[in-house]
Amino acid sequence: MGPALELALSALSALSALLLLLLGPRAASALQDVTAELFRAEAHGVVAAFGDFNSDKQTDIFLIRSRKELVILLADVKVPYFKPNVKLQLGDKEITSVMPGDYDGDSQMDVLLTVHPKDLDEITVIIFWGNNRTLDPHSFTELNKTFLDEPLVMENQTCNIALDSAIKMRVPHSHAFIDLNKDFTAGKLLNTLYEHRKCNRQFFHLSVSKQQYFYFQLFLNVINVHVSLQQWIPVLTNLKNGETIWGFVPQDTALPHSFPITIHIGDYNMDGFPDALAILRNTSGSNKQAFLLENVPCNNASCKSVGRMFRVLWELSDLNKIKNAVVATFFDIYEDGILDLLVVSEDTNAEFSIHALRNNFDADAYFVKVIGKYPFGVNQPGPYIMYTTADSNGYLKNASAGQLSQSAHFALQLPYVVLGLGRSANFLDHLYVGIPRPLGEKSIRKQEWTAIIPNSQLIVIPYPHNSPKSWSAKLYLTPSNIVLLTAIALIGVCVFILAIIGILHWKEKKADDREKRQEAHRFHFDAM
Ligand SMILES: *[C@@H]1O[C@H](CO)[C@@H](O)[C@H](O)[C@H]1NC(C)=O
Ligand SMILES: *[C@@H]1O[C@H](CO)[C@@H](O)[C@H](O)[C@H]1NC(C)=O
Ligand SMILES: *[C@@H]1O[C@H](CO)[C@@H](O)[C@H](O)[C@H]1NC(C)=O
Ligand SMILES: *[C@@H]1O[C@H](CO)[C@@H](O)[C@H](O)[C@H]1NC(C)=O
Ligand SMILES: *[C@@H]1O[C@H](CO)[C@@H](O)[C@H](O)[C@H]1NC(C)=O
Ligand SMILES: *[C@@H]1O[C@H](CO)[C@@H](O)[C@H](O)[C@H]1NC(C)=O
Ligand SMILES: [Ca+2]
Ligand SMILES: [Ca+2]
Ligand SMILES: [Ca+2]
Ligand SMILES: [Ca+2]
Repeated sequence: MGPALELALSALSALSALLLLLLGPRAASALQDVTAELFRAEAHGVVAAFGDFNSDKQTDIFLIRSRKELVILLADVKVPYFKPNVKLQLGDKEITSVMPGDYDGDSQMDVLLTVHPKDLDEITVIIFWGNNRTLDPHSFTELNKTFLDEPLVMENQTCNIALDSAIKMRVPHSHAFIDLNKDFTAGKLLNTLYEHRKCNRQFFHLSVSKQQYFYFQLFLNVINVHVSLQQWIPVLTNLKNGETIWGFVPQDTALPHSFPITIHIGDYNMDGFPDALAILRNTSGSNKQAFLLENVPCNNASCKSVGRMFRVLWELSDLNKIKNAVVATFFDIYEDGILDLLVVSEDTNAEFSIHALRNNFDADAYFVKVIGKYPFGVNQPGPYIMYTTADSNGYLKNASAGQLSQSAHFALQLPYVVLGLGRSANFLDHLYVGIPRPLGEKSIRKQEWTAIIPNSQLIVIPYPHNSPKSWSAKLYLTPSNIVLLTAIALIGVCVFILAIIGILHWKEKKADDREKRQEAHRFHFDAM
């Protein structure tokens, strides 16, 4: 068995070298422009919403073109990865926002549009009904009512709070449908001037002054950092780069064409801390640019109480190249769980272009991607997702996020949640998913799953709603699944070694047999 073992060992070291080559940390280059590969000639318009319109598990992109046309780009597996499908024209009404969702409960994605009629200061709402995975331009419902501001879509779409113009609210609002007190029940966070109850739901209210508005947007999305509701904490203080002082884009409150949310949240480096994309303007010039804000440990007395702050990554050349950016958001190109960037810029003729930047920062961090939705369902607002696990040093850690908490004003939230896990490749000990419950109901609608493989995609079907015990979950491993690759490589090594051992064993046995035969022969010969 000597030569067999030696050979097996050298094979093992060769294979592990190959494995290291495959799995080792990739060079952290920056962003890569993949616009042409994704869109070809379709890279124009304003990215308005995301959702899986045709239920093929790939997220599609909803665009507004020339202010009056809705275009749905369906995700495809072949280049170009996004192809236009539905195109709807609305005559002389301007589309101000797009909110995909199932508004009649038939499991087909419908599309709610807020539109701005030519001669009005308010907006109206039109819902186009989805049928057979497409939209019929003649099958729509126009609400016979005008509104001061855009609606907030919630889990029970029969009741829509922001549509109630009897309550005095800030315009534009930044309402959210999210679990604030960790009871796995989304409450609505409204920046209203009055507190009230409606729709069988609990309300948290918060009045926000104009200058706090940006912090508020940010705050809603980083709620898992445990910030107290009573306190505002500066998390971004240094906006000076060289000679240029940058600032947030002043809010243009005039409907219909405003992009009030200039900050979007996503964990681009998967370290478990949400980062942000913001549009900043050169305070002494006119240029607007998108910047990535990295969530880093706090190094200033001002943010001591939260322990984290944002640091602007000024020198990302691919991002800096895009002049006059108006929207920048996270989107998972190639559905591999790594968040990439979409940026919309405006040229001098008020035409919008889309830029897709692939995120190559991935290095060796891990993630879990979770989608909470009803059977055959579509965009589902309200699910709340949390994990607890031990990090590589054995410390307990947790993170959480709400799915589709905001919908109005180009909130551009993704229909899924991607949680970064940092560098610990451990299984997730517990993953909890909760959905909103009616106010009267005592028991929390929440279920837990254990030992989730990192870098996987989990689709949770919280149905029937009132019986969490019967909820189901499907686990998909992403193509880039390092854990799977490791397992396959290890099994491959084992099979390879076994085969070598087997062959050598067989050879030795044959040699033995021959020897025995020869001996027998000799013996025979000697006996004669
Ligand atoms: C649905 O659309 C497909 C093509 O996209 C068509 O073949 C099929 O007949 C349609 N079904 C119904 C019920 O309209
Ligand atoms: C729309 O509302 C107006 C008054 O607000 C009313 O006169 C009209 O009948 C309504 N139309 C429909 C189709 O409900
Ligand atoms: C939505 O809310 C309405 C009124 O509160 C209620 O009658 C209806 O059953 C709810 N639908 C779902 C699906 O929860
Ligand atoms: C900001 O604007 C000023 C004035 O137009 C200009 O001199 C400066 O170069 C701009 N900074 C950047 C980074 O573009
Ligand atoms: C620390 O925060 C203060 C404002 O709270 C700011 O003026 C100062 O520039 C910050 N220092 C650094 C190093 O960011
Ligand atoms: C999550 O972690 C924080 C500290 O990291 C801890 O205070 C909190 O209790 C944890 N929450 C849960 C539900 O484990
Ligand atoms: Ca799709
Ligand atoms: Ca529907
Ligand atoms: Ca991060
Ligand atoms: Ca990606």
